[in-house]
Formats: sequence, structure tokens, C-alpha cells
Amino acid sequence: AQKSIAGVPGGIERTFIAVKPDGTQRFLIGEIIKRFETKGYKLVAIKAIVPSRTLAEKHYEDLKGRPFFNGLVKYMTSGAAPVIAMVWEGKDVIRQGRRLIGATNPLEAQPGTIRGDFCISVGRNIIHGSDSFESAEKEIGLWFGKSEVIEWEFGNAEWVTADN
Ligand code: IDP
Ligand code: MG
Repeated sequence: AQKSIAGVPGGIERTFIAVKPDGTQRFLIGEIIKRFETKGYKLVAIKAIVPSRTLAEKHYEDLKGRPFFNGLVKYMTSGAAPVIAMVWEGKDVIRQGRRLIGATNPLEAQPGTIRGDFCISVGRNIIHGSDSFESAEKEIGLWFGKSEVIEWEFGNAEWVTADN
């Protein structure tokens, strides 16, 4: 039997990706979905949600104590626009997702990445992506119930995933 990664059998990974409220306000949902979809990844869960303070604080618990923490939680929870929470699945999707997103500070994010192309401020950097297997598992469990994550197969899977 193959090992299970981020809760998925067969060695396939899942990651938690979220369009933040500024990405929603700026009409970037479609662009962000397009980049993951056309790269070759599979969307297995999606919802629009205004997170509670508790959810946002748990999501960012590693950053508690940082000077920007309260502002970050306020920005995520304001309700001025929803967060678009997603789970994407596929080969190396955790690391590849971080590459597609680009560096945390848009000044460091390369052109061609999502942050490199669409934002200029670290406090409004439009998208979140899990940074490790452990955080992917934690974040998917925080934002989604088990029944909200759908298992399905690409009809053309071999055209995307074959190694030979
Ligand atoms: P990441 O989103 O690239 O994983 P983290 O260091 O985990 O970056 O920080 C989480 C989020 O906190 C960032 O995406 C950004 O929204 C916010 N943030 C990080 N550093 C700063 C800062 O210096 N000022 C304001 N917000 C920040
Ligand atoms: Mg992070």
C-alpha cells in the first residue's frame, strides 16, 4: 500500500488555498482558480465563507504575538467580502501551490506568480496557501468537514500525471 499524504490515500497530496477578502473584492477569484486548474490540479472542495474570529485565530495561531496579528484577523473576518476557501489535490500540490502563489511580501514575489502579478502590499496579498504537509492537514480540517471534500477522478488523468 502506498503512503497517505495530507489524508489522501495513494501518495496524492492536498493543500488548503484561500482567496482572501481583498482577492474577492478585486475580482481575482477566477484568475486564481484558473492558475491552479490549468497547472493540472484538481479542485476537491470550495466555499465562500466569512470566518469567525475563532477560526481565523486558529488558522494563524503560529503568528499570535506578531505586531500585525490583530489586523490580520480583522482583515480576514470583517465580512466586507468572503474568503473563498478551497482544497486542491495533485502531485506536489503543497510546494507547487506555494510556487504559484509567490513570496509573502509582494516586493519579493516574482512576476508570473499570483502575488507577483496582482498585489503590492504584504498586508493585502490576496491569497493563502498551506506551507507544509502538517499545515495542509490542519487547515483542511479547520475549514472543511469531511463530507465537503469530494473524491473524483480526471477523465484525462494520464495526460496530466504520467511520468513516462
Ligand atoms: P504566507 O501567507 O506567505 O504563508 P505568513 O508568514 O504565514 O505568510 O503570514 C501570513 C499572512 O500574514 C501573510 O500572508 C500576510 O497576509 C500577513 N503578514 C505577514 N507578514 C506581515 C507583515 O509584516 N505585515 C502585515 N501583514 C503580514
Ligand atoms: Mg503561512
